[in-house]
Amino acid sequence: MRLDNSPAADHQLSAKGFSFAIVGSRWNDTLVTRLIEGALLALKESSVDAGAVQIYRVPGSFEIPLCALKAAESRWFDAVICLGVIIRGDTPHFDYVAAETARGINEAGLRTGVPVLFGIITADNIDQANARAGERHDNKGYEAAMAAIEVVNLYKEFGTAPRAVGRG
Ligand code: DLZ
Repeated sequence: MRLDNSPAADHQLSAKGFSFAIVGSRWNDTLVTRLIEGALLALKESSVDAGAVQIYRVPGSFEIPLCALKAAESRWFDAVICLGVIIRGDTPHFDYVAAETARGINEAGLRTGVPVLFGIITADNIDQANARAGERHDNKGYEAAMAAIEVVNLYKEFGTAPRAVGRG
């Protein structure tokens, strides 16, 4: 059996008319900045409107879920893209930070009905993290933004997605 895991880019979906929040941590800033750039590239390639992307920075990945929840609750955005890098070697409590970040991001989406995307690199070392912060499809930010574009288009079909009202 062949599974189709082809990236959303292959489906040529559009980001036009949608607005997005990016929540990125400052821990491992160089890598996270590359993820943010990857996400912005994916959105731009998908014709996102000017001014439709808002970037929020938080101290570390552990702080991402609450910021994502607040962004989702604001109803300003059709999707929230979470970007962070957690490296096992950097933190003796890697498993707690990684697990709580994943759990919280998932909860933010389920509580609000707003898609909240998981663009968090969890790596054993800096080399692994670097490899996932590369170009386009090798960039976790690019991949998460493409997933965001895919799901906002998908959920529009149901007519149940809370539509963004725009920032006051
Ligand atoms: C404290 C810490 C450590 C040791 N390692 C990382 C990491 O690899 N990636 C990351 O995003 N954040 C790390 N942090 C910071 C925590 O996420 C959080 O910001 C602090 O524990 C304060 O709540």
